[in-house]
Amino acid sequence: MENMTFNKSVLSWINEKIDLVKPEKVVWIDGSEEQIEALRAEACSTGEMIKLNQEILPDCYLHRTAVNDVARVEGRTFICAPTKEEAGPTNNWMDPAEAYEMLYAIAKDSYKGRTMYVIPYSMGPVGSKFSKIGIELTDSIYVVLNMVIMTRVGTDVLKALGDSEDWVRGLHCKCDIDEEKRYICQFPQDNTIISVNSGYGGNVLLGKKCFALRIASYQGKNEGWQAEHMLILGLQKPNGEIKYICAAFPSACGKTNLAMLIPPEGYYKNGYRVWCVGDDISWIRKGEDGRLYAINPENGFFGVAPGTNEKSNPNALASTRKGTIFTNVAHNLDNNTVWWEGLDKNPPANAIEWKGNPWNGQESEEKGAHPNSRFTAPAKNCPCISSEFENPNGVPVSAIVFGGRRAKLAPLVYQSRSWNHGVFVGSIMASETTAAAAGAVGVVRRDPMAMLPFCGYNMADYWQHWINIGEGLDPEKAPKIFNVNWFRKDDEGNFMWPGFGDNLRVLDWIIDRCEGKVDADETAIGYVPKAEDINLEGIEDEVSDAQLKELLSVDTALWKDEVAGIEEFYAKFDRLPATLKGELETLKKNINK
Ligand code: OXD
Ligand code: MN
Repeated sequence: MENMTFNKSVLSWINEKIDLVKPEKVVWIDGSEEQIEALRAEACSTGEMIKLNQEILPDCYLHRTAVNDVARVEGRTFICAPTKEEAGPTNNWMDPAEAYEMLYAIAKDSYKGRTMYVIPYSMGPVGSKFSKIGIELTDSIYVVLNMVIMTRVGTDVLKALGDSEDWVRGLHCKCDIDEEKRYICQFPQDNTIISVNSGYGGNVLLGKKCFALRIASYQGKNEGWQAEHMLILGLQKPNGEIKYICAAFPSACGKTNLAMLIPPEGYYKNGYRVWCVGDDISWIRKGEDGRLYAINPENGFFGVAPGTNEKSNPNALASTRKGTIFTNVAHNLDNNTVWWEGLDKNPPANAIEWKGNPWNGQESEEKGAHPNSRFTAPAKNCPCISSEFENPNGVPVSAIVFGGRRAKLAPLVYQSRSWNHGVFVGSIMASETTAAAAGAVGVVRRDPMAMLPFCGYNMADYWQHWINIGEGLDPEKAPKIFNVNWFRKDDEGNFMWPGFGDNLRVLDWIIDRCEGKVDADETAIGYVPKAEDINLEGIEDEVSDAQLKELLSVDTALWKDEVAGIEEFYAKFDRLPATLKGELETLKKNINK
């Protein structure tokens, strides 16, 4: 096949990699429907994918990964910066020269008898000043077909790149899916990613976490912008005005649900709407008017399937009804469709579970879908996709929201006193771990800005970058920064807040605060709503006034323990910005008042 570009940096890098992995042939992905369709057919003929019922789920497919390869592997993810200090205390680090040597030894000859697919892709609308280009080499059709959904792929991208050397190199080798030799390595200084021995999305769709967060966060630091693990939503008020919110939550905290929220009935009737710009990643930079603007660099949703249903997230479910690839869900043999826990109360009796064994969902104690099973769905399928989704200039950001699962500590919502206090609030984020990452589930861990596994350089320098960004903003124009906690529990262990669509009640308060329309109570940790300003109309049965007061309360004794936890966490960072140290001192003082 002919090369699709004359770009020398691209061709020489690919030739080097061809010499290394020795593919039988090389196929450039041009993004054409014919080529994609032929690849789908090929993947079905080898069993790599299963074509689903085309009447019920047109252009939808099912894929199963190896059973030892079902989630991101943070323990095997490395930032290969020149010094350990540059990667910082929260990242695994490997010396770049050693890493290349080790990875090349694993990758050597690994494409023998196989095809190398060359995927030129753009993160962000092709040609936007926000956007960045990558090229991923892979020996997996599944990766190609997922990248085609998740990013903008094809000839246009190479045209936009021209002769530039500013593109991210990505090499993926499936090898033998050997866990012991699985490595996901980022080389931020070289704009390079190498991923070996995995076929699971988060490890191998290199545009997503590896590029759009790890590499891009480093690029952003050097170029004066931000790559964040944040959804972007537009909240439309009854007067038709739309205000944009970026929000960061640790994995599987309901981020996709929030991004596609359906307003409670009363709100909907009054004209409230939520428009989804993105469900996972934001690239943010200052616009000519001095405000921050955000784009979603992705083109699809790589969402967690279990728990997604007509009630929890009808928009996500609708997004998966065509052109979607399902991974590690159950296969309903009766009608050749898919099923997962929490889809409905009717598990199929005649099915194949995610590992590939026969499964009777009516009787079996085992799960049909893996807890981290996924859908890869085109963003354009989403009924509430924002009309600004493709806007090359992004959307203006009014508010930044941080969140996490805290059973007792954090109130339903509070606002930081300033940008720098907001950076502090983001830096102390914490949550219970979930199935999205391999390892123990349910353990509380610090996850600053939800970037713990995704920051491509020293986290302390990343915080300083946040502070620097704030310094470049007129405080009047800077987004206001908030923290939310949908997961507060009462003493019996029940969730106190209904969540889902009702989270709009909190978003509404947030936007009112941004517009200076509503007052608040100043507490030790920041501004908390006055109970009467959170509208409970329609949920009075679920949330009593007393319960709301409890949800908004700040328990100083618990915050004293929290301060100790923050101090312990901060002690890891030699390069902790003085500003954050100061914010911690202020919190301590406020709490001991
Ligand atoms: C994800 C994540 O988005 O783990 O998959 O954060
Ligand atoms: Mn994510």
